[in-house]
Amino acid sequence: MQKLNEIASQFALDGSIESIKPLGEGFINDTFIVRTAGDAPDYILQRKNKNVFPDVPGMMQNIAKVTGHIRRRVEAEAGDVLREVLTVVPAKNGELYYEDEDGEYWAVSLFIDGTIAYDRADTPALAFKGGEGIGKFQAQLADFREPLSETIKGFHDIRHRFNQWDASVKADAAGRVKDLAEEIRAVESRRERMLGFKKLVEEGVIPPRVTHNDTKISNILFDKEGNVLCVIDLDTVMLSTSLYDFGDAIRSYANSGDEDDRDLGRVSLSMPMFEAYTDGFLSQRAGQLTQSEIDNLAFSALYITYEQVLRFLMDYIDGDKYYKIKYPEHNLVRTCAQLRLLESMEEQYPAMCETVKRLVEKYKTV
Ligand code: GN1
Ligand code: MG
Repeated sequence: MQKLNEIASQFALDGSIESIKPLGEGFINDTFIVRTAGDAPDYILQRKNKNVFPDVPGMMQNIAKVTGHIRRRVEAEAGDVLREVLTVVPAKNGELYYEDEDGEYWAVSLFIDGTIAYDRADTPALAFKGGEGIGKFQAQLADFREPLSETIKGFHDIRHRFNQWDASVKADAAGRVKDLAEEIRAVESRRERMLGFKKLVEEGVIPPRVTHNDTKISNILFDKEGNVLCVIDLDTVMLSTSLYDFGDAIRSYANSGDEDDRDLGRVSLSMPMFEAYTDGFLSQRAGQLTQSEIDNLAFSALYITYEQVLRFLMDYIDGDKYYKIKYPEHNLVRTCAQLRLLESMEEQYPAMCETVKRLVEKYKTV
């Protein structure tokens, strides 16, 4: 606590610190809420995981650029700049981060109060709002042209992930490969299909765009009316494709179970939730997406869910080095739950494509 206090006071905070407490369930960073006295705002303090993010200063530059861009848009539309976009609070030395004596990186942003964050979407209405929110976020960044650093190399690049995967399976660092024949087969049997999708990105058929890259529902803040206020956890904002954000959101919003459900009977792709999210997303994006993006929208959900299967399983094989876990088999449980979700998407893929088509038509005529 004393140490956290010292770290927080390296930042240009208003008001005196009253308490600092852990917040949320992030898999990567450590997050705290800093409460201050009186009317002064509260803050989010984060220890950025430098094993995951090798260039925290570059990452913080990205976040400052992107939030600056969105802030100008919100301002131009007379919106609330303190609530509709994340505000990065610099350190007193002028940097966007503070490096402590152990070489750990810390960053602060303004805490936005009166908001709701969800771990799961329970209603189609909420999924619609989520889709609308990410669609709006993408639209706000559509004219963003500044260079951004690649905060995690090859983040949604399945070709790069396969290189890591092949090395992990070969190294078998935790001696677990022998018990994973079925799961490994599930990854391998889909390799070519996923590379086929990646090729469309590599050849520019699917255009590059600046996007969020981690659009699970817990990274979105909603207001009391259920509208998306702003998108948080901007660590992975970088040049990517609009489809990865869509696919990752479907993986999260349209799962009828939990990401790490032990009860696979609960896990499936909910078509009403898929439809609602897609509807909200297209309400903001139908006019700007290219035909190739629309044609591949549904598949992006399979691609990102597959990538997540691979990443959870790879971390399990590596001996749980990347994701925070709550119990020893957690990454394997996550793998199985995401694999079940992928299978459910595969079963319903024709219906998913049909739904996208129908909704695109709807927004063509309005
Ligand atoms: C991680 O940081 P968090 O918990 O929002 C991960 C995502 C995964 C997600 C799975 C930087 O997100 O890519 O999809 O867990 N973030 C990073 O829930 O690897
Ligand atoms: Mg997060």
